[in-house]
Amino acid sequence: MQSTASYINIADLKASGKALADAHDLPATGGGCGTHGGEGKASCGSSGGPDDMPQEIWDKVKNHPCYSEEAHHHYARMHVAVAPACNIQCNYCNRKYDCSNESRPGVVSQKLTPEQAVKKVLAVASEIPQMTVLGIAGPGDSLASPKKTFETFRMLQEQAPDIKLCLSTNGLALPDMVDEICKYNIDHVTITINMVDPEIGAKIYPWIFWDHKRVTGVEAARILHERQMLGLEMLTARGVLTKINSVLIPGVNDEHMIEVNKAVKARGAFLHNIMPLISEPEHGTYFGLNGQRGPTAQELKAVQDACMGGANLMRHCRQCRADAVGLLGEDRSSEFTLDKIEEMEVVYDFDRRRSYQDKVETERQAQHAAKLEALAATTGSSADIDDGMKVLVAVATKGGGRVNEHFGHVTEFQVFEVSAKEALFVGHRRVDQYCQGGFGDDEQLPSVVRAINDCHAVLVAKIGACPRDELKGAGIEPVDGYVDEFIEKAALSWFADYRARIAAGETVHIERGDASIRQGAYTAAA
Ligand code: CLF
Ligand code: SF4
Repeated sequence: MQSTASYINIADLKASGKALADAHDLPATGGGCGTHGGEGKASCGSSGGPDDMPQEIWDKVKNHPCYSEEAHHHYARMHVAVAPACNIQCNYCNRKYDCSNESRPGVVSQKLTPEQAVKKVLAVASEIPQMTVLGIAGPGDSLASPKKTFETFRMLQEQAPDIKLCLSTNGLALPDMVDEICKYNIDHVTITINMVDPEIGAKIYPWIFWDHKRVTGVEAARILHERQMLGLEMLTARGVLTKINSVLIPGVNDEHMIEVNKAVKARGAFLHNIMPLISEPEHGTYFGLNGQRGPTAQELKAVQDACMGGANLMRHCRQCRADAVGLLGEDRSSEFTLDKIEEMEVVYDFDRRRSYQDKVETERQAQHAAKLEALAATTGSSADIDDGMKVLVAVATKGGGRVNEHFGHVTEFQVFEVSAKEALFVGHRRVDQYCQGGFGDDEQLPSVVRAINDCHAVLVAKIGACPRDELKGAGIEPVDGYVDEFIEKAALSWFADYRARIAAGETVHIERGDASIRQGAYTAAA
């Protein structure tokens, strides 16, 4: 049975966020995070741009969809499932399924040999020229099968030198592999670090396989912790960009996450990605079978907010599968199964890929500039009545940074936190599509409402009468007056209007409740 106990005290976490900022000697209002950049945009975490970091770092992140929030709207990644083995056991993992560090449990991968993997990468690269990153993220641990992992990277470095290489690991074997990682120019490494206190670690890891034997309990967690910290320090010293993934497990490591954030920042981590635990009994994991629940949307956000001011945060992770292909938030892996690849005529045309990516980059820059211009032209700022009020708004978008999707077509809302000063992207919420080709599936509506229940408004291009009423009934304002506008501008304009209505006594501001995070795998496109 699912536990419904609430473990996380959101107010306490907000307070400790200040403590964290103090500990880093940074302003409590943001410092490294949550502040304005030179152009009035959020300058933190994966939202950073060229003005926020040295050129050599920007060159590494600008077209990596996980390391740059903006890039993920334009560039794709793919994973090849060449690493089946694992050297530890996590209580949120069932080895029958993909690695939970970088994928969702419940979706079985087609395991590949290095040769098959390279063939697949070349096929995807020729079909999807904006695919810029190849990651190895399981289905086990990429460094527990080092031969297969590095053989794949070696061949790719030779045959597709323009593709960035990325790997994800639990960190146990990492210190021994740093030379190999650097040898193949693997510029991006993700380490899953869920604790820096072995007592907490013992609740997450029942055992590790270390020095030819199985080690259990606190001793196992201590060894894992030491290896993770050492590996992170070694990568930082060699100039490899590191991202830390942490699985947020309510009641186990939620309040501890601030310590994790501090520890990884001190060791040079570039990004910290705090992800919700995925846990259902049908996954067959220890946590799933024992009623350990994942966090709610507000619990996750509270922990992320409390960590602002520490290591930069990533908030656009989609917890993808170990064989995912495409933009984050979509999965085209079913188009590239081994039998389909056999039938494809694969031409790896470096020049074509480069000219396509040049076009993507030009479009991205134009879009970025247009957005800044639109924001600068936003008049009637309500900054003069800034009393610190912040609300969440959900946005229906199909890309281009604009409000341009019908409510019924949404499978994922973007969520922005809006204040008088700024509209900040804080995450996404997956939902089941309401519109089923000509008619609305009204049974889906309550689950859509639950997914955005902490939002005050939802900005859409169009919405039908039935969902409009359902949202209004739940206290969420459906807004279709900003069609095709840039999201941030639309959100700020709506907020100014909302404030004006409150001031005129037409609207009463009521705090919203919590929202649920939808569990389950992205299914591949048909
Ligand atoms: Fe893959 Fe991970 Fe590299 Fe990205 S995913 S190995 S860093 S290329 Fe990205 Fe997927 Fe989140 Fe991972 S959205 S699960 S953070
Ligand atoms: Fe599963 Fe990955 Fe943990 Fe290994 S490291 S037990 S494959 S989640």
